[in-house]
This record gives sequence, C-alpha cells and structure tokens, in this order.
Amino acid sequence: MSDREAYYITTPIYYVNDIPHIGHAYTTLACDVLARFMRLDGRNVMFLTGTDEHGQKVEKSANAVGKDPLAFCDEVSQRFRDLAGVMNYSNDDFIRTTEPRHRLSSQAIWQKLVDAGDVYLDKYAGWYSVRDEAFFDEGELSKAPDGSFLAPSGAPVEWVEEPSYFFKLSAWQDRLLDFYDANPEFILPLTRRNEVVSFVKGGLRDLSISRTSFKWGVPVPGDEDHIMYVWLDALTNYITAVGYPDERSDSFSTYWPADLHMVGKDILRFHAVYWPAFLMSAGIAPPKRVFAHGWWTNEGEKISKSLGNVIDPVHLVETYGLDQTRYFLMREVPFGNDGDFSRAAMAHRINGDLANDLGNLVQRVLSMIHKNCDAAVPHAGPFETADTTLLQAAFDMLPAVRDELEVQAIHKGLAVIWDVVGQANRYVDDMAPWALRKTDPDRMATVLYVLAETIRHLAVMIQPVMPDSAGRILDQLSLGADARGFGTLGEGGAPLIAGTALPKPHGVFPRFSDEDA
Ligand code: ME8
Repeated sequence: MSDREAYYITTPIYYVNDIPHIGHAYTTLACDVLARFMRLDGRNVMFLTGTDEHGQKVEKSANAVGKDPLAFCDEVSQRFRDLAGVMNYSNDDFIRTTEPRHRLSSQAIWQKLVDAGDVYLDKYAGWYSVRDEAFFDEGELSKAPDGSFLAPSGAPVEWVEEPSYFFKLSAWQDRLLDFYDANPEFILPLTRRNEVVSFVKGGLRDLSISRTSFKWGVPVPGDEDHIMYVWLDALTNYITAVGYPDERSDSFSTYWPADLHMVGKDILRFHAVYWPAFLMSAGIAPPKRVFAHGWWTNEGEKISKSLGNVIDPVHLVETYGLDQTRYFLMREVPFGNDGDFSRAAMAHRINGDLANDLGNLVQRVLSMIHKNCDAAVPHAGPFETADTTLLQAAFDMLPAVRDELEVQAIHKGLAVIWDVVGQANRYVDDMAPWALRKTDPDRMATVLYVLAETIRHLAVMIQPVMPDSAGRILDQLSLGADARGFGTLGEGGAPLIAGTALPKPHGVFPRFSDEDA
C-alpha cells in the first residue's frame, strides 16, 4: 500500500429507521472536512460512513410500513448513500451491516470474546429502550406524567425478560481506566472524557449482548436462537470495513487502529466504554480517538419528528447553497458544543464571512488585476514590510490550522483562515491600489501580486470546507488540479508566476436575501 501516513476516520453508521436529517449530515460533514484536509496534507486517507440496519428499532419501522426488513433497509440506506451527492462527501466506502462481509466480521469478533472467556449465558430481566437500543438500570430512569418510565434520552422503555449472553464488562473496569490514563486524549472534548471516566469509576455491570425475542440481527455463532445485540454488531463495522477478520490484510494493518471515530454525544458511552472493552477482549487495539460533538437544535427547539421541525439537508442546500451550508455548519458552533440553527445566523454568515469578507476580497482584487494588469498575474517589485507581513500571515495558516484540526477544533481552523481574510482586506484598504494606478503602477502591481498570492493560499486552505467554491477561485488563478495541494503553500511552495494569463473574474459568493428562501 501507500507509504504515506494513514488516516482512518469514521462516522457513526446511521439507523435506517428514518431518513437523514441535519444531525446526520453534520457528523458526516465534519468527517468529510477532516478527510479532505488530511488528503490535501498528503495523508493516505480512509473515510468510512454507512448504515446500521439490524435491531428492534429498524425491524419495527419496517413492520410499521408493511415491508420486509431488508427491502426497507435497502430503500432507506440508499437515502443515506445519496446524501453524499447532496453534501459533496468524499467517503471512500459505505458500509451496511446487512452485508455478508459484516456478518462474517461480527461473528468473528463474537468468537474472540467467547475464546477470551468474557461471554456467559444467563437471563436478562430489565428495562430496554428500543429508540436508544440500550439497556437501563431502574436508577437511570425517570417517570413520565402517566407513571411510565423514561430513559435519560426521554425515550420510553419496556420491560424485557429473556435468555441472553452477557459480556463480562465488569472485569474490564480497571483496564479501561488504565487505558484512559495512558491515553489522555482518547476521548475529546475533555469535559466528555471526564464524564466517561466518572461513569466507569462508578462501576460497570456486565452487558447483555444477545437478544432472543426477535430475529432481525446477526445470528450468534453456535446458538441460532440468539441474535447479537445491535450495538456489538454495529460497532464492529469499523473493523469490518478495513478487512477484519483478516488482521494480516494490507488494509487492516494500514488503517487499524482508526485515528478517529466521530460521534454525537448521545452515543459516546458505546464508543468510549463498550467498544474499547470489546476490542481489548478480542486482542485488537482500540481506536486512537473518539470525539463526541454536540447537538443541534432548530430555532432554539429540540429537533424531533413529533415537533415537525426536522431540518432536511436537501432543503438547506437548495435554499442556501451547498458550500454556504457546509461553511455555516462548520463555523457557527464551536465544534463539540451544542448549536442552534437559525435562518438569521445562516444569512449573517453567508453575507458577512462569505459575501462581504472573502467574496469581496477575491472579486475586488481579481477585477483590478484583470483591468489594470493585462489580465495576467502581476509582476512584483521589491516587497515592503506590509507585503511581507501579509504574506507571512498567509504562510503561517497551514501549520496553525493543522494544529487546530489535530484536536478537531474545526471552527478554530476556520477562524485562523478568516483572520487572514481580515488582514488582507485591511491591506487592500491601506494600500489603496486603485489610487496607485496613476501615481505608482509598479507599486500597484506589487500590491496586487501580494494579494493574489494571499488569495491563492486562502483558496487552497478552504478546499476542505468549500471544495466547489475554492475550486472556482483557483480556476480564476489558472491553477490546475496538481497546483492545489498543501505542498504548494508557504515559503518554499509554488507561488503564482508573473505573466500567467488569468480568465475573466466572476463572483463566487453571492449575497443571500430573504427573497431567496
Ligand atoms: O445512534 N445534532 O444512529 P442514529 C447533532 N446507529 N448530531 C445529531 C443529531 C442532532 N440533533 N441527531 C443525530 C445511531 N445526530 C447508531 C450508531 S455507530 C456504530 C451506531 C448524529 O441514526 C450524531 O452523530 O441515531 C449522532 O451520534 C448520530 O447522528 C446518531 O445517529
């Protein structure tokens, strides 16, 4: 395989009980941005997403519409696959847990847990939430006004009593705590890490890992009355996709352990407690990081089907534009925190950051070059301090953004880039190249060259978030596909060559007004 350093990033695999909404689009978008960044930075990237198709929740949803579960899954899974086209995701694979490769892999990990002596047969008697696909102790539940019990998520729970295999999770408590200690950044953000550590310190109970009261799942090897608990099946997707159970395969040895599992905060416990315990029991290295991002609300309200306020990503893209939507979602909310979607905030970002700040900079500079420099990259004379200061700021972007993305601070990475946009706009105002046109045309050419070179850096840097718009700016700088990687940036990079013909410029970031909605 490639000798470039591998980077394996995954999204949760989404339940096919319902069609994709903004929350799903958001998680996959964040992964797409990171995957695109790493590719431009020379890494050998494997970016995985997919669908979680077994379990009671999906079976019930299929029954409710009178469909065979697999036919139902085929249909809804396709909606998630199509989202890649809508949102411009660059995933390398799309996994479905109903695929044969996944059945093989889940049964193989099951066998490893059995061989490790971590599985025993008993009976489960307790509460289960189908919506969360999770078991709960009575102490974790609250009471609804009608006296019924609710899971912490607000989902109803039902009493389940059935034969079940258990995983000896309790035996992994100390080893998990040691693992968190030895890997202080395994869980980010740190506040979430602290929650997980205190949960594990509070004591772990053995985990029911099979069900017998319905059939829609992966059969337990050697005991076909049982199907595997949907979370054990689902988590295993991350190793299936890189070739498990063939641990010696090129892809497994290249990509595992994964660099990053991106998840929403709702499913952190499964990824940061159960998953590493399963893997360690099976003799497989745990992933390097689990990042739990926050929750979107809509105009201040929780997003839910019953409230009728679910945000459809297709509608967002049609209303606001693809790159505008991508930018807003990544910029508006500090990555990791909860965030609120509002039309006002969206319009503010589109008209402020995109149209006024970046769009105007590019448009002004390229139009001036077109009119005053024979539609070609201008010749730069000797640089003054203001020039080298701006160029240095452009050169310094990549390492600064790299540091932010290393800890998934995507919003901060964008802030670094927009700081340079601001500096460039101030430089235009200070240098007033339109005034230099008559008084000192050589100096005007130098100023426009410095700006064009800064814009080149900006356009290359925004590619992960806004691939199409960045591409349109780079086209206007006559830069081909091989001149767009991060290797072209910085002092020793590939600066614009004076005299290169430039096409007629056109605006890339239109303003948004309420009439567009
Ligand atoms: O939990 N805000 O699937 P799921 C932000 N199949 N993110 C949101 C969101 C919101 N309002 N709503 C959903 C499952 N998400 C399991 C995962 S992985 C081995 C199995 C995102 O369809 C967020 O990433 O319920 C959350 O964790 C995920 O969708 C849950 O998707």
